[in-house]
Amino acid sequence: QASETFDTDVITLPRFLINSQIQFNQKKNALNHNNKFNVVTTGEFTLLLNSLQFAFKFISQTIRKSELINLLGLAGEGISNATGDVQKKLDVLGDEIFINTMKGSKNVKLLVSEEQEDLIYFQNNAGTYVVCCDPIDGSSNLDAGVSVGTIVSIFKLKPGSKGTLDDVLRYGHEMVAACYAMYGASTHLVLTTGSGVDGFTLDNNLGEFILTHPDLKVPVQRSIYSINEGNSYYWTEQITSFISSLKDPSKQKDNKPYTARYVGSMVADVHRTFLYGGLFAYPCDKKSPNGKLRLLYEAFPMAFLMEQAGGKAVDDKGNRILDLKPNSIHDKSSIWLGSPNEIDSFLKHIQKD
Ligand code: AHM
Ligand code: MG
Repeated sequence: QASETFDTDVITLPRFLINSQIQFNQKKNALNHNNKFNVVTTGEFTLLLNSLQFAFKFISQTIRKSELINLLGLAGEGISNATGDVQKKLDVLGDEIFINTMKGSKNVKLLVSEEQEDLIYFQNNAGTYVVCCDPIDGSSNLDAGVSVGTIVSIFKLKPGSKGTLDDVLRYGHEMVAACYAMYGASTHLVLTTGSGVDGFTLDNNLGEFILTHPDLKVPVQRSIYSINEGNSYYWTEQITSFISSLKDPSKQKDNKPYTARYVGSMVADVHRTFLYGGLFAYPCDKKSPNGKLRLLYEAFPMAFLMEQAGGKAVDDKGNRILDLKPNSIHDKSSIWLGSPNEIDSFLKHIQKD
């Protein structure tokens, strides 16, 4: 039978979302003992996710086309294309794609983008969602064709709010969803809405994200560390001694040192950590006293996903990332995330377990 080798019953992202919505409504109604009313979600979130996946596909295609455009000499500062438009750098294009998609989705009231200094308020959108994003994370890797990604956190406006800065400067644990897209050998989408993590892979021919990694769990232990060791001169003694301990065979149960892996794109380093396990860190150092990665659209969404996959995410002091709160939209934090075993070793080292 052909269908034994050819899957004709694939779960696309829209199908997955519709199923999740039905399950959510059933659960809510089961809890509604009095049965006085039927709880039904409005589908607003499903529509928002639909817009997000469009942005991911659009950015993915733009990145994949960009190398060829570069080869033809059409890209670069001051160089015009056939119609006379100046080719824009991918960072700018990614940002524009993201902003326009969110604006068009109508469900988004507030948007924070890494590329925009100020909070964006969509006057004409009646929606109740707050989206924070890094449209193209790891862009220093773009010219070498190395994996980059888009990272997104999603909050709801506070009850009764029409959309202010207060709706954005929130604790990480107030997020309602988080996801990232990774533009690598394939385009992946990894999503949480607070009940586990699911991974999808873009089928370019169908133009759909297909569920390939249902209920993704991070391995409990793996001897891999991922950190920019070029910064070690600026680290504190505590961090230097912890990373040294990972390299000391006599300190490991199997007498083998940890393996170092560092792409330099957070999305790629964290994606590997989800699948293989280990730890990823970007600590504070003398050069970056507040760390490098931004809370709202880098640390928060990755921490939410990591916890939902069974892992942990803390800062240099051992505080849970999701219990932090930014004071301004581009605030940074140190971060250590990954397999529970590896993060527990770090917490033990700094005596926070
Ligand atoms: P970006 O948002 O400007 O691309 O910077 C964030 C990136 C992360 O993807 C990555 O983890 C980190 O910066 C790498 O920094 P470094 O080059 O200092 O190791
Ligand atoms: Mg970034």
